[in-house]
Amino acid sequence: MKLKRTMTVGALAAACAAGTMAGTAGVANADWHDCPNGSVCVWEHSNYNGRFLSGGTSVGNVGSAMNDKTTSLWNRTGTVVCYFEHTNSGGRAVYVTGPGDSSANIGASANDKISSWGPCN
Ligand SMILES: [Ca+2]
Repeated sequence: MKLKRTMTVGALAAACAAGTMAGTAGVANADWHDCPNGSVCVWEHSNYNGRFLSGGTSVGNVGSAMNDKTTSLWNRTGTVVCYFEHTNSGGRAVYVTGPGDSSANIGASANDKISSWGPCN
C-alpha cells in the first residue's frame, strides 16, 4: 500500500516537471502532445521523441541543440514547408511537408540533416 502511494506521487511530479520544461524552453524533451497547433515541430528521434523544437513556418536556424538532429517532424500550419540542410533555407531541401503532414521517421535521405525550414517556393 505504501509503495503504491509513493509511485503515484512520483508520476505526478514527473508530469508536472515535463509540462514546465515544455512551457519555458524552445528545446526540451517532449513528445507529440507538446507540438502546439499552428506550429512546425521537429524531434531528435523517431516517433516524436527526444529533443524537441517548435517554431512558425520559417525558422532560419534550429540552433546548436537541434542542428543536424531531426528525425521526426509535424507541420501543424496551413503552409507547405521545406526543410533545408543549411541555415536560412540554404543548401538542398531534404524534406517537404504539406499542411498537417507529419512523419515519425523522415528517412535516410533527410535524417540528421535539417538546419532550417521555411515556406517552399
Ligand atoms: Ca536524429
